[in-house]
Amino acid sequence: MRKLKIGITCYPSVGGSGVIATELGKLLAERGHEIHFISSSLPFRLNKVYSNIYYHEVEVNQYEVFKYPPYSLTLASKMAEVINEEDLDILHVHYAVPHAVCALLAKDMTERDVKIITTLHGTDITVLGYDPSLKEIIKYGINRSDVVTAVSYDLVRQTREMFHTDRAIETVYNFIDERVYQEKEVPGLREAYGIKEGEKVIIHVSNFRPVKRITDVIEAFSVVASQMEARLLMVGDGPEKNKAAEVSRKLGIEDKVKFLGNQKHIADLLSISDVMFLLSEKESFGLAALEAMACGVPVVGTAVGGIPEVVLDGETGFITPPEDPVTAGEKAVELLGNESLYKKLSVSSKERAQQQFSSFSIVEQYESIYKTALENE
Ligand code: GMT
Repeated sequence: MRKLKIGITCYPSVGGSGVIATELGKLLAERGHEIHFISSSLPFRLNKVYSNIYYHEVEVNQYEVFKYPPYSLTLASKMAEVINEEDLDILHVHYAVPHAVCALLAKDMTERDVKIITTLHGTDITVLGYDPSLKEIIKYGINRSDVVTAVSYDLVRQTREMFHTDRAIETVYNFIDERVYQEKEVPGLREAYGIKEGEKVIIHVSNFRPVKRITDVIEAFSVVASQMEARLLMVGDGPEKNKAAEVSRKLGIEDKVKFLGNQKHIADLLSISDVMFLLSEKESFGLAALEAMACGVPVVGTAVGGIPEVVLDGETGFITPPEDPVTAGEKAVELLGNESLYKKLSVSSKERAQQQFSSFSIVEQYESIYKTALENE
């Protein structure tokens, strides 16, 4: 395949969509393509120098006459500038709003035939899609993109249903960097957290938004802690943190629950963990679950969105009804109390992560999408 010039726009802060966009850019660069990140700050996973990755900062200024900073307009202008100056073949944006809409505006400004690829990650569909003031513009972003992809079959289904559209939407699953997400020896880490010999470790990783239902995570953990020596590592930060801490105090398990804040070395923390809880009420994919599986950590997750496409019930973890922390806790107890079952699920988790969500095959899928889009000129 000829080497392409690819622009990528994402929310660069901590979050699954930013992680996927950045990791994809890095892998495409390793395959010889020229990558141009266009975003408001340097994507946080861009942690080493690549001679063929460029960064174009979107500087949003505040003006007294405007009540709100004009992020979308500034982004569209920057995209147009990069399309023209770098002669982009592809502009791959993550999120329909505002990114796809900005890309369409930029394409119109340049009058060039750059192909707009939009990847839906969930929040713009499952949360913003219910907002009548945004519904039509999200639909516009989806319908006018050259190619639309979504990170799970369930997200494709929800998008079609919500926007009454039958336009083609391809499912391209998320992936992890296998070089980073693998089980490893981390000498002294369990001890550093005061985890005793034989104590089981449950982990939860998220942005602690209400959709993650982290108070359910605390309640599910209390079921585990009532039956065995166990610790809960709460990794991340966000609006529900204080409520969750309060619930752990009320349940009298605050000494067993550790809030670690945002962390960079998630694979190290997963390597000292036995089970992950992902008990969200909405989750288009659940990248955190895939990261856990890649490190051999089975997941107890809810039957929502794309989680059951990632975690296979009874094979790589358990799927439980949403808003039912007791069942989730009981499933974790069943798993942790049965050594052979645990071993089987842990091995299958690793295998599934490597086989179904390999970065190599996912990046190839995106490359083939780009190729087809360019051929349809
Ligand atoms: O989960 C979040 O709140 C963050 C959000 C994002 O935009 O990063 O995550 C969404 O995209 C991830 C990457 O595709 C998915 O793994 C998450 O499931 C999805 N979150 C939701 O659907 C709530």
